[in-house]
Amino acid sequence: MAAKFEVIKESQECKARLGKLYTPHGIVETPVFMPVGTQATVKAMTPEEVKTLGAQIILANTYHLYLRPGHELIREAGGIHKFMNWNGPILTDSGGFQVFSLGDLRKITEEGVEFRSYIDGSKHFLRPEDSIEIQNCLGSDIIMAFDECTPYPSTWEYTKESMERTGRWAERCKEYHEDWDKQSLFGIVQGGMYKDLREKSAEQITSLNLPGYAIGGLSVGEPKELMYDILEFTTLLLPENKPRYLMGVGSPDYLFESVIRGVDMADCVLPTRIGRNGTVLTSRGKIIIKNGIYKRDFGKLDEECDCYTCTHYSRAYIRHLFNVHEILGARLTTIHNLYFLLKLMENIREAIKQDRLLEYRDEFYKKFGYV
Ligand code: PRF
Ligand code: ZN
Repeated sequence: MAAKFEVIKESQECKARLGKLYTPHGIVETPVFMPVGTQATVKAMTPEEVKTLGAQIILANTYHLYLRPGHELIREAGGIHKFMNWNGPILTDSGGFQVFSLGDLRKITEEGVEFRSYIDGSKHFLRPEDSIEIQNCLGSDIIMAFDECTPYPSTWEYTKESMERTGRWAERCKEYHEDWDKQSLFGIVQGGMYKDLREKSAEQITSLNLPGYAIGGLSVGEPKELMYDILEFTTLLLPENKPRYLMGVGSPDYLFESVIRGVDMADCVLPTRIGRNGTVLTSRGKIIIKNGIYKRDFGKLDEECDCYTCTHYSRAYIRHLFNVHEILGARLTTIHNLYFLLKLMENIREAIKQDRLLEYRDEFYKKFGYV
């Protein structure tokens, strides 16, 4: 099996660890944050820029690329790496989550999910085998099992039914997938907010002996403390020698608390999405750049940042770009926000190395304004 994972160091103060994930397109140092490139592009960025910002691996979405331009076309182009000109590691999400969050009309059966395209309303049916087939055509380094992200809140009964079906789908994904040297298939633990169901799910998914495991169904609207509690409970059920991937998390506090609980990988649209609407992450908290208080602010977005945006442009200029709807504004905030989170993860890795992660977290929270 391809994606070899190596734990380099375990923290002396918490469950955090440093690791290396080996993929056909390069080595990823963990814990890692993965920028999202849903449509085979990290919105508004060239791949060269994404790399320069410090990204080691990016994520793309099966659901979107299946609908447009189609996985056959991407296979014809020579695979997703060549198609989009990103030579580093790529992880694709299975489409399960996107079908459920974007699809209006969707019907779940044992066989798969029927849904309507968000583009033209056409009817489609996606089975676990189809998701793997599509991801095989895309040629990403890490592919995800087809799952249902159980909505929050859900009853124990529905969550059990959904989790058990996700488990059977994972078996079918494993059965269908062939080239394990080229692509590593990760399983996804579900079970909602119920510890007994998380335990059953983790037991069943890890029994498949896959090269990595994700924690799904979290950060779906539940209270923060509940998310931390279920996350901590679930990571303890996962093997130490395999990467643990928390799906869809990217705010600074969630990243800190996840890493502290033993998470190795995370992804989120947060830095790119909020950047495009003018929200900027800084060491002193989030700022909304369109705000009038920045009209004559000729300082950097973040006084402590040395990204391309912060070394060349002022808050006043970027505010102006947003006010006149110039696309450079969105590019500059995206550059900064991605750099901010990728740098944060680099600092987190350094802090683990020095066994001062908890101290670094406390210092960061205080400045950022979380506490
Ligand atoms: N499953 C999949 N993708 C996801 C999730 C999930 O549960 C989440 C939940 N936060 C984000 N992305 N396949
Ligand atoms: Zn910056």
